[in-house]
Amino acid sequence: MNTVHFFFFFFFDTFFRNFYLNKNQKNYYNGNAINCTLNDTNKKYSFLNNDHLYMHDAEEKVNTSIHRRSYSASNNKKDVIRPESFNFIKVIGVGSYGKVLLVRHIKQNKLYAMKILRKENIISMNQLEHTRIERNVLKCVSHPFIVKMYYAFQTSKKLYFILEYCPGGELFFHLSKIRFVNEKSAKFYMCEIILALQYLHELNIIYRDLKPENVLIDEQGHIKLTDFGLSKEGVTESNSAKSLCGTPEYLAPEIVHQTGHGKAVDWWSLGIMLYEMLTGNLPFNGKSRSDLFEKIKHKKVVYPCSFSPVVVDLLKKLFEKNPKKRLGYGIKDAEEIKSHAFFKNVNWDDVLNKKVKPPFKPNLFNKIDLQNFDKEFLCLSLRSSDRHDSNPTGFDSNTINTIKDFNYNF
Ligand code: ISQ
Repeated sequence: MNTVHFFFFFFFDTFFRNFYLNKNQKNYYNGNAINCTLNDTNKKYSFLNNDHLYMHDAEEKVNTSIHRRSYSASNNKKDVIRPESFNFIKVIGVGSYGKVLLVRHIKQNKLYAMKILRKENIISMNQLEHTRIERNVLKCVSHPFIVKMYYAFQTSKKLYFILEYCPGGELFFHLSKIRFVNEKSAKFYMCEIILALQYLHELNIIYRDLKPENVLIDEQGHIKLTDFGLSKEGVTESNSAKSLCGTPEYLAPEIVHQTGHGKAVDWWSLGIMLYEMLTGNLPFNGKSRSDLFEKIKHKKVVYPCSFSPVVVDLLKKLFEKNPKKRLGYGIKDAEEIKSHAFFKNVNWDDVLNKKVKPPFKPNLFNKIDLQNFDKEFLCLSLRSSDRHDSNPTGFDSNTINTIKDFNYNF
């Protein structure tokens, strides 16, 4: 890279960067400080650049951002990640947005989850902003209980996220088989989820879509949150988000009221997840959407007598209809929940460092054992169009179909 390129790069890199580092907000896991919010007081920039390739796994952290810059700046075709860089193994997930495939990077011989979104669907379903948010959030987070994004790229028809592969599949898949878990197992998942949410909240991100389908299980049985399409960035006011989004059964009353909501909505959904893990049922159900919403706003939850008093106390405090009275609403956010008697014996450092043994470890015969994924997905055939597109790179921002700022056109 010559001097002219360097200054050109530096100009773009600093000018178009969305996220600033706030030195007061630590990323506990790797010691870097990352903040995803626009923060005028601490204008220190994130090391993760706005590149079309994002790599942030453990080995990669050894290399500096300079390495990452030269990686893309070289514009060397052999470095460019494209669908053809992968062997497609199986469909492991499907949603309204698109699908998730298990893929193997040919050169690295490494497995990844490839999330493919059709641009046509994203635009017709008004999901472009959500997709941008997902990409932005995934780009700047780094936490043991949040799925990592390694690359993001696009072709003329599709957007691709290359994510960490979690061979244990969705927590939902396991719950649907065993129906419910005991309080000890539920506590394990709660602890890891709380730390992930605490990390996001400290970055001023509300997750807004906590449910067992979005909690993945890694090889060891630890959790990873995925799907950030509904998350909300830059929420500093306690109730500055207004949109009605999320899975209806998990929505907090203030979202249903559409009067503005804040981080406390994630603590409400945490309560729903805890109740569901312990019973196999949802606390609020309705014959219709409006019936469900009425119940969320007004119904008092009934607790099975099998619940311990301490779990009932925690759930009552999480199911507080008034967000301002809900456990976790205060300035201490997650710390309020972590201090509840239900978590009395928890060593939170051990949780963070994955020293607490998971209730179950996925049974895997080999690296591509897919028994933890729904057969409904696995039987779907792979389309050759997922690998081959009319424009394999789409890196040219002047191309009509190119989604700006999804990948970086250096
Ligand atoms: C990673 N591993 C397994 C399944 C997944 C689904 C969605 C996103 C990432 C994933």
